Amino acid sequence: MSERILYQFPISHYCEKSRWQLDHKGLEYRIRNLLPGPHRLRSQWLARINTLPILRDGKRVVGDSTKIAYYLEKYYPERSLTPADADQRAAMIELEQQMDRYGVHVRRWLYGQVIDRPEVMNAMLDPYRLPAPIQRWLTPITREGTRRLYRIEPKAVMRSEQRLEEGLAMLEAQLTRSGGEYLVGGRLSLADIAAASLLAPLVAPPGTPWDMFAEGSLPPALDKQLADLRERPVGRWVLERYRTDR
Ligand SMILES: N[C@@H](CCC(=O)N[C@@H](CS)C(=O)NCC(=O)O)C(=O)O
Repeated sequence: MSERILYQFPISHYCEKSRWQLDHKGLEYRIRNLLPGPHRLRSQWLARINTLPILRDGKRVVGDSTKIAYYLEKYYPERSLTPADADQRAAMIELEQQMDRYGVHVRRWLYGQVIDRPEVMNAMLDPYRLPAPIQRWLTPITREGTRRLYRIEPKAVMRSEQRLEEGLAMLEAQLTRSGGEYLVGGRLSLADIAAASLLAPLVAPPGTPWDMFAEGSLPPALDKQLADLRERPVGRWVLERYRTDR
């Protein structure tokens, strides 16, 4: 078998989307964690983009989780995540794209609440097993880089909260229309994987990288906001998709 490698950040919800799809299809792959910041040297060299995930599949290289998704559907159609029906397929493509955009707001809103907490940079950097003094040195650099890159500033965070609410309401309406289990076509599709993985940081399914805060350690107002998210239909749906399909 030619080598398959997913270049990723462990904490990235876009990378989770690709991992989930690869796992669902039962495809073997190796993970290569790139360090945030210097990753751009490799990502530019591999795929001429700044972001991860990037998949190397033998000689082929595909960057961007959506392009990876359709690449995998095309070359590895077994355990398909694409509805056969044309209308359902169109609905799935539309939802997948929408979720891709909402993923940005999930990230900005959540970082806006927790970026200064030590658990966050630990979750980001611990997987690299760097010597402790190097990790201590990198922590504030990575935090400030993340803040700048994703525009974690009060006004933008507030706007992202509004966009996020729109996205959650849109998904809840779609789930009501579809019967509540899967978003389109009555079975797991790329739309479900995109929605569940890109929203996962909000509800922190057990065992995922976002399950990082000890119970009762967050400020009560934020704790309640996150508990409310987990309790609302779309929050329960994400947790259920993780329990059943991940
Ligand atoms: N639309 C892209 C978004 C990927 C993305 O935003 N990745 C982030 C991590 S969550 C990233 O690589 N950021 C680093 C950078 O922009 O330098 C995809 O679906 O792959």
